[in-house]
Amino acid sequence: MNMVKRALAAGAVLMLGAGPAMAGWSDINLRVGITPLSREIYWLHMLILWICVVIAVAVFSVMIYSIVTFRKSKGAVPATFEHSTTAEVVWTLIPALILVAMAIPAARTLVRIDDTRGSSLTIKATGYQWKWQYEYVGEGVSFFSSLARESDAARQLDSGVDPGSVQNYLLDVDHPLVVPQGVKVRVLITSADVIHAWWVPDFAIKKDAIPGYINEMWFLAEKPGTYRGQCVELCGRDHGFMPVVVEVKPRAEFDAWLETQKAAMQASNAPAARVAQVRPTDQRAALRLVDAE
Ligand SMILES: [Cu+2]
Repeated sequence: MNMVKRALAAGAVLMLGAGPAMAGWSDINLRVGITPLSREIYWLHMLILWICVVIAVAVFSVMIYSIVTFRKSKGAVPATFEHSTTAEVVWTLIPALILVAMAIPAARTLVRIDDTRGSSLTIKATGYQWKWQYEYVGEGVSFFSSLARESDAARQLDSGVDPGSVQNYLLDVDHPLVVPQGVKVRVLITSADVIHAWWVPDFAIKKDAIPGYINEMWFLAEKPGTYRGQCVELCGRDHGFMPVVVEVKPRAEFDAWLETQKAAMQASNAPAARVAQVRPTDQRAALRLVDAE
């Protein structure tokens, strides 16, 4: 018994000692996030966790009590019965009822996750090896979002740069996705090469980007700020170097940003129009080549 007491005391000392070095409890747990879905998923997670805790405490209490109290050295005599229909019905029914009770809120949340109706903005996110492309559907705005230059320089072999000195190392991009605050945004996710996955922990949503398929998800960011995530599908050599960064801006600020982007897109498309005008000449040149053959 002394050994057990000593082991327990040592464990307690270790746990207390580790306390200050450990991250806060909120860092260990699933994060609450900043969308209605992320909050709902968090509460569902906590509900299931506490149900599991109650079950664990009940089962282990009975088990440990039985092992200690009815041990052979205390002269316990085993019972001789072999079968109890009542016990079997009870230990089948109770877990089944608990599972059904847990399935009801879980199913409700799952349905809500997939309900993309009523969104005000649609963004198409396409995964590439190894970057993301964002297209504001119907707005004529699209751009690529690649790993930020500082992270990219630090990640090179023998770069001489300490990754620890780079802010948001491997979690920063050149052009973040910008979305309005308080607006239901629908995201269409696909890929141009291999399977990627789009994930921002604060939005709670993670979806695969599969070539040839379009997956759907939605979020409604309630707090302005910058939220970071990563590609979460092993997608090749540079899988770790295609982060997701989302900037949530207040509505008016977002609208102004979108207008600027539209103007910039139109300006950059102008030279493309001039190139298009050259094309008939190219065609004639090509025809001449064909004739010459
Ligand atoms: Cu990827």
